[in-house]
Amino acid sequence: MSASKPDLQKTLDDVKNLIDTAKPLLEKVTTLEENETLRVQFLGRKSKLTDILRTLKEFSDEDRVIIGSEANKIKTQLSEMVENNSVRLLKIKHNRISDKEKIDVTLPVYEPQIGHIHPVTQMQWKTEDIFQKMGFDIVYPYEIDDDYHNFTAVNLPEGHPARDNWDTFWTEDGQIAITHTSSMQNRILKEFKPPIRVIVPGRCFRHEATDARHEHTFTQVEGVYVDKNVTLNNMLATLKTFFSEFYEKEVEVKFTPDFFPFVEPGGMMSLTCILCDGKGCNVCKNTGWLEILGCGMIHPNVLKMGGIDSDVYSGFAWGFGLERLVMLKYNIEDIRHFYSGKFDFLKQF
Ligand code: FA5
Repeated sequence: MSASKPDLQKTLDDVKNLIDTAKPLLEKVTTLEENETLRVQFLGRKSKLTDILRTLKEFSDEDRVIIGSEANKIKTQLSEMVENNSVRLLKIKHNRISDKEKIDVTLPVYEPQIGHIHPVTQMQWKTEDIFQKMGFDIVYPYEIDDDYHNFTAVNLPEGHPARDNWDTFWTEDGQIAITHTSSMQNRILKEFKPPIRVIVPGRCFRHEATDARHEHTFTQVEGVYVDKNVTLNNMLATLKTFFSEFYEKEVEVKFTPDFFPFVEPGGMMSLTCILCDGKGCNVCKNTGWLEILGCGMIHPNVLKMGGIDSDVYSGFAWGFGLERLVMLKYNIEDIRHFYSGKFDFLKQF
């Protein structure tokens, strides 16, 4: 007797019947046990579906592709239903959703809140990029450092009255939450050999009352440049180039003498007011200039403590507050917005 010819249409009908039978049962499942019983019944080794797949070899190549693809579709659908049931029932078991709750998969999903980089970090990266292109290396400071590096090594020995200019947070064991990135000058002078070109971007801390221009935690960017025959003019040219790149417009800079114990001569550097292009506005108090950073020629004592021969080499250093630069760039009136956690403020950048 010859074996009966396998019937394509009948097998396809069997496959379809399977899903028609299984679907309503799986939709009504209320316990994990029930779900498992249905899984075994419709997807297990002894299920009708497995039987159908076993008969595939009896079909022609063409028919096998048709049945195989239909059977796999059904298998995927049933597996997904079983899986969804088990996730839902496990959640109920662990009291995460009520058993009355139905999941409406057609509801629109919430827009995910995508995070982004903080504006000060964005501008720190921009600053690093600009200086790197100018040949500077980058060194990051220790946020907690010792008295020697924060003060003594920058010509502020113990008892020096100017130490009071840097309101300091001390730890119980006499360490310092760095008050300025000048804390890295001594290490840079010792570890890099001239010509030295390094910037130090990092967080600083001051034990002082906050206001629109002062935060207890803020970012400074120190610059240290040492070589033979370095002059103040080299410093002004370096910073003019930086600020023109940073603000994406041509700016002028000028130096006004001021006192910092670690530089001689020391001073403040101003640049043409970014907001009014030097014409005069209320931010620059109608002067057309904005005092932006402390800087000067590195004091011979600081060079010596860093192991550099001050008869052969000279250098300049500066330190600016990054938040203040960002405030000018985006016309932000209060420094405290940056770390207040105000999402509406931060979302603008
Ligand atoms: C210093 O900290 C010096 N170390 C800078 C320096 C380095 C001078 C090298 C010379 C050579 P000063 O305390 O002025 O200086 O701070 C430098 C800059 O940090 C300020 O111009 C300001 O932009 C920023 N800054 C200082 N205190 C705060 C604060 N509380 N909040 C926000 N920014 C601040």
